[in-house]
Amino acid sequence: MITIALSKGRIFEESMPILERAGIICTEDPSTSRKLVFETNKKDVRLIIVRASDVPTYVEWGGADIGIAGKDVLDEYSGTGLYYPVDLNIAQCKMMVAASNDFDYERVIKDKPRLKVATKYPNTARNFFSLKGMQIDLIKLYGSMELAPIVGMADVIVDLVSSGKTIKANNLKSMELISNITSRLIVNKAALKMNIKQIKPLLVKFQELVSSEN
Ligand code: PRT
Ligand code: MG
Repeated sequence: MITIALSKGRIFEESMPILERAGIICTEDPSTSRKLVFETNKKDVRLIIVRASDVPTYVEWGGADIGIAGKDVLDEYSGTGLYYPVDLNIAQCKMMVAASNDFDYERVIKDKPRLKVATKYPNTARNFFSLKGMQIDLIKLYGSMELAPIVGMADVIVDLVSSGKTIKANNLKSMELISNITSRLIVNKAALKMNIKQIKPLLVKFQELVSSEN
């Protein structure tokens, strides 16, 4: 049995067409179900639905053999038991520094004052500003980062932006690109070794599908 870990929402929606082209069809729609385990048309492949940020943990600890997770999530994850063999090029967005429209970010980059940074992505934020030689106070949040500059709690936020509508609606603007984000296939190193006959053909298939898109 191969177990594939996915999150609900955009990753599930954008993964389904790829899984289907790889011959794996989920017979139920997780968005309208409370179930967490889903059978597929293949007797030996099942899907599990977990929180986006829990996908690498499930794969590393053997709860799943394969997973699909955003580069944003993987950059925050510190485990060492995973391979990242295929960039699926789905759920695209950008990791950005954003601040209030009138915030003088250019001066900050020049003068390097100590900066208050609110984010759900502490590793990403710390690495980014430390490479610039800047000291930051990191304010860890679990959501709605956009609020932090509005209420004066932070100078800037580090967050994902796709359409840009959310930051615009909150009078913020993107100040600097940190990285382009897509979702990757991840594989448990031990599972790949133990079960190479079942897993390898799937990885090859995913890679072929992605290559033929580009
Ligand atoms: O929602 P939950 O707390 O359960 O977890 P999650 O937010 O990590 O999961 P989910 O499903 O929202 O996102 C899963 C993955 O999708 C992320 O890990 C990213 O790799 C990817 N992705 C792509 C995005 C976005 N685009 C995105 N726009 N994840 C989140 N957003 C959020 C962003 O944080 C901001 O709040 O959408 C808002 C901005 O959207 P725009 O279109 O207004 O710019
Ligand atoms: Mg979300």
